Amino acid sequence: KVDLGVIATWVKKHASLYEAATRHPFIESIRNGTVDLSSFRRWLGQDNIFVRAFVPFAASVLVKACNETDDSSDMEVILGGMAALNDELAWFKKEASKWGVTLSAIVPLAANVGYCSFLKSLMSSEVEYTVALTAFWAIEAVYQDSFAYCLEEGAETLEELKETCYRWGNDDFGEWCCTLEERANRRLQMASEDVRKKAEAVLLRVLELEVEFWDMSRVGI
Ligand code: HMH
Repeated sequence: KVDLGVIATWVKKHASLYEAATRHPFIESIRNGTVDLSSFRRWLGQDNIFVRAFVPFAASVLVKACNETDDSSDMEVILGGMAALNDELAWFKKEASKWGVTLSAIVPLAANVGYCSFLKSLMSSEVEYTVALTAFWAIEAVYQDSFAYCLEEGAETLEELKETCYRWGNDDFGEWCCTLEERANRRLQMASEDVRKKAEAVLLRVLELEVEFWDMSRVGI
């Protein structure tokens, strides 16, 4: 029997929630080519706001890594993720103009506000590094898994949506997520039972918030 890491064990244990987050009807509609483009525009505008809140969260994980771990590999992986976020912010501007979305005019919807305030709570110094690192993995992995699914063989994703799918669904990002998972597993393995419990609860909360975030795309249709 193969020895699963802590995270893979949790994903298996909570498979139905993980599936709800990564095979949401919005993602299925992108994959089968039936996506409602006004839903896509809504998601794009809301996600730009989310990513702007995600950058300081990522920075807080980086600070914790520098303070709490002996091993500089964690810092390098997190910094790599932050470099990708820098490109992502520029990409949102370009993509928004392609779709006629005025980013400055967008007001965050309730699910987005809720998710951003959850990120803020995770930035507290009271939240252990291992817990924050697990959240970081979960947030990135949901997008990687969801959008890679839209690029699989047999997917009928519209040509004009492929660039979006590729942003998170590409293999390099997939490998980066695996590396992040390994770093998180290493910390989880040496963590106390209490910290492990907190990390599992945070993982579940992220998955729920991701489902609610995808649900937002359907407002009004
Ligand atoms: C809501 N979750 C959400 N937006 C994102 N851009 C990511 C995860 C991944 O960066």
